[in-house]
Amino acid sequence: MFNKVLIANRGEIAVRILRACRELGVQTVAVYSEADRQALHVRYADEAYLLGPAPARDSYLRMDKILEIAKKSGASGIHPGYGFLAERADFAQACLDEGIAYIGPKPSAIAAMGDKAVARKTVSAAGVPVVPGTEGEGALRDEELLAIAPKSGFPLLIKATAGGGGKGMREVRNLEEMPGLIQAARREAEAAFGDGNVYLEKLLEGARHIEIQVLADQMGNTISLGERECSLQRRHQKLLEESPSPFVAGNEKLRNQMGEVAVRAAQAVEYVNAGTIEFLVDKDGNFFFLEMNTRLQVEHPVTEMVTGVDIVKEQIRIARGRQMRYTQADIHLNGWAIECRINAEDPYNDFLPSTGVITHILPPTGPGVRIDAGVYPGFEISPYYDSLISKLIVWGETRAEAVLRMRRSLEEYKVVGVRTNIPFHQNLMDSHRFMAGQFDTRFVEERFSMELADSHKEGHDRIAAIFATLVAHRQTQLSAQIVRRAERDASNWKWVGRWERMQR
Ligand code: MV4
Repeated sequence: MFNKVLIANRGEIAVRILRACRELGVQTVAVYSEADRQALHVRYADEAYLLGPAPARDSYLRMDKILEIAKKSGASGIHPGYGFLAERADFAQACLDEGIAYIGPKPSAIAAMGDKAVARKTVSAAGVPVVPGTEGEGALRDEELLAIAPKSGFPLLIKATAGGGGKGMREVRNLEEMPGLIQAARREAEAAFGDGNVYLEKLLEGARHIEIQVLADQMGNTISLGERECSLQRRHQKLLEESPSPFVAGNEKLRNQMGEVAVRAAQAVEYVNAGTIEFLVDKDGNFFFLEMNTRLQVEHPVTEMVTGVDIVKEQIRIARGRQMRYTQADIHLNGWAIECRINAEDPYNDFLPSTGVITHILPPTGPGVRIDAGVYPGFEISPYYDSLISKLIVWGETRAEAVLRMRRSLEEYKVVGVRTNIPFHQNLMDSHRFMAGQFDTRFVEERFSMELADSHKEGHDRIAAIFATLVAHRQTQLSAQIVRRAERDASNWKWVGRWERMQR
């Protein structure tokens, strides 16, 4: 049992976790880098401690400093959020060694799922379908990979054993191009993970990326919280997520099957706390385990909106040794939720990150709207961390209502000072394929372009110029006319009376 939690993260997710702690009556400790002195998570926490210079390796990745601050402040639990130290088995172990509760799974589960070969072998033995691949044969040399490839048939995918998130991944269509691609994949994996080992998988084309949220307590109760559709991404960066998936909605049998398989995959590594099983789903509804994310995910709010479960509070309760408040029978998906990731990046310039001070920000509100943000007016977006500035999440009774709410909210959302990808999301909301739910993981990169989406808005620059001229003209006129308003000598009701008499 702990009553003080250190949040080893920054930005919107640190704020999200702080809110859960506040509701549970748990004391909070924030940590921050020199670039984050003014950050929202620092203001929100009960206590805050400086970690070091802006670069992550000098601040948010400093295990030693974070543990030292935890001890100094008396925090007996650590929530890692996502990214940074969130999937480091050594960090989870270091917390436990210090007698600090790690709000996440056991180090052994993080390690097992972190190695793709071990993960596939473990879940496969538990009856979870995986894409056919060579991981069972251990580390293979180039000659061995080249010998196996023609036998299993092309197209194939070279994947890094230590991988995840698409790093060190290469598509192979024939034997001739394979040696060069193996080298490239090994080099990329070595640079990213310090491990150049790769294996082969059959390439599944035109599949959707659908993931299942799971929760497990220390007593061995494990449940699934429905699916999230995550196919809309660009270069392995998700841009929009929804729950349910348009592909799974209405197919209760598929949802139950995927849920049961996800629970089995989690149980195969004695999983505790919140985690996510990623699947590739082909157009016939066949699904295959891809990997497990052993952490809280960016897109967890869409699941919270449709299930009513506060995943972060449940994580903390579970880490405190409590039994889960829900059984599988308690979980029902109600309505539809969509999340747009609002990034400080320019959708008209190859999604180039945009930095600077947010001079104004006016987020949408109203029915069915949730904003998880880590910024406020005056905050400076630095180049040191990811470009996510807020998540706009909407809920509707139906997908159509959620889409209309998202459109309305994107229109309301005003950010001045940095460029954002809001125009991208607006174009996506207008796309017929998105509206129809017909998209796979290649949609954004291969079938969607801002230029095409904007083309029907031809002439907008001229209209804008005309409007700007009219506004400028009117302001000149007004400034000539404005006289100071008289002190109020009569109530509005009297004014109405006088006006009405004048009209007679
Ligand atoms: C695949 C695949 C097709 N076939 N594996 C991308 C990141 C990592 N999680 C695994 N990924 C993929 N694995 C086989 N055998 C296609 C992808 C993939 C992808 C998966 C999910 C979301 C977006 C993606 C974009 C490109 C490729």
